Amino acid sequence: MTECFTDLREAIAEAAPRLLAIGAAASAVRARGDAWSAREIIGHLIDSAANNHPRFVRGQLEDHLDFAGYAQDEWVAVQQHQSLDWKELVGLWRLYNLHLANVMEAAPADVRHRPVARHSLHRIAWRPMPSSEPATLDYLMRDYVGHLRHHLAQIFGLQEETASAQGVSSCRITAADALGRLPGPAGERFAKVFGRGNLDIEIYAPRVRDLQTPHTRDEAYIVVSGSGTFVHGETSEPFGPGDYLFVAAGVEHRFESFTDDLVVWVVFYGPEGGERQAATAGD
Ligand code: NI
Repeated sequence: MTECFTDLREAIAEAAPRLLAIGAAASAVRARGDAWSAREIIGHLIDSAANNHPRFVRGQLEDHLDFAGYAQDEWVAVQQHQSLDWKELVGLWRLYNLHLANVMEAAPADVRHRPVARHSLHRIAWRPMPSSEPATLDYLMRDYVGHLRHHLAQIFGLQEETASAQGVSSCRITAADALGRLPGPAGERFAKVFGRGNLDIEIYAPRVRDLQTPHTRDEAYIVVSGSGTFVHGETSEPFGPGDYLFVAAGVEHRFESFTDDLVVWVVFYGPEGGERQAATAGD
């Protein structure tokens, strides 16, 4: 299993340049209602670092992991991250977490893995554990990195959402980036990565079986990798990397006997019922 400090350093290295690329203006956008902006999420992660730093040290010096929590929403509310400099916030987040990775690595393995009966991880952990079970400092450290990755994914998902909502003038999304969003929260093998007007772009990587049912809009596929049989209407034919496939709204279709590296871009566009429907409906 990857050590928690290695995992943390990897998360920092991946995220720091992507965070800076968001830019100052977009980092302050609140996607909806009272949701946090990227700036506020990074502020929250700095709070998390500051609160966990003493836990990681005291957890080695004391014979318990019974720590107080902190009111995370109130902490964000009082600090006015919206008015702070994005680059400096990201810089502080990065350096503080690199320091915490060093703190984690400096903790001897036997201390990190020592079972501790008295703890408050049922209240303060991101993924709580029962108070009746012994906890370890290593669990708390891993939980910290899991929480950090959760909020980073939230920021990058938010950027994609706001990019589509506000209308970007141009962008590039790699298949690898899109695949990074799979599986979805409920195990989904597809994810929407771009939307503008009535155009929706998804990445789809079915495994074992393709369980899709006919769609209410016209749909095009571009095969990134993998091959198999494309069944559409009465037709069944082979497909492979680079192929373009199209099915009108309402037409039965699915991928069969496909290789386990199948990845396709999915393009939904046009009106409900498809273009043909719209053309014949008239007005
Ligand atoms: Ni949080």
